Amino acid sequence: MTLRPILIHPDPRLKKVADPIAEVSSEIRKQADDMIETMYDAPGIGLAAPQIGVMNRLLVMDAQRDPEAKPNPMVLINPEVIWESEEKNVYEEGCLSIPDQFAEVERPKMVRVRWLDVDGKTVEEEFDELWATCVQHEIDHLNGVLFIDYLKPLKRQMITRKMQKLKRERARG
Ligand code: K1U
Ligand code: ZN
Repeated sequence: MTLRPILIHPDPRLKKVADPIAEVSSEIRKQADDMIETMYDAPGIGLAAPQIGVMNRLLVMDAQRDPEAKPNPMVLINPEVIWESEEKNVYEEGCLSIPDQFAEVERPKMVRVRWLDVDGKTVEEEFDELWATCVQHEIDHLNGVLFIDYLKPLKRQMITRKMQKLKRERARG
């Protein structure tokens, strides 16, 4: 497995709509393995392919809160939200592409999602609480949407400027 570098906002690839995966090949399974390793290493509870510069519709997540629990990563290929609850939930979100910035975002509390697993089989599941927030955050990445897009323009601009500064500093080494 290979750790893949995570893109930092602003980057045009984080604003693009990713392409559906036509076939769940061994190359796609290798991409999923690399993304799982990269997510745990970050550490994060989710990661979407555009965050590593791969413009396809694959995400991984493990939003288990119990640090004692065995890792149980999920791989979702071509995920679609097929139902969302009217009830909302507010969660303080972070993003591996926007390090050290957090803000409250309101989203549906529960969602039902359909996707293909690594064997190419169709799966459907309902997610609640942090899992629901995480899967919606990751599907947003596949559609070129970041959690800061839900914030007021001034706050979004402030975070973007901080990230531009961070990228300049990292480039200087
Ligand atoms: O997509 C990403 O950038 C990953 C992101 C997912 C996410 C976090 C919070 C709410 C919604 C979606 C992260 O994983 S940020 C890091 C993080 O939340 C975390 C890291 C270590 C332990 C626990 C949480
Ligand atoms: Zn993110």
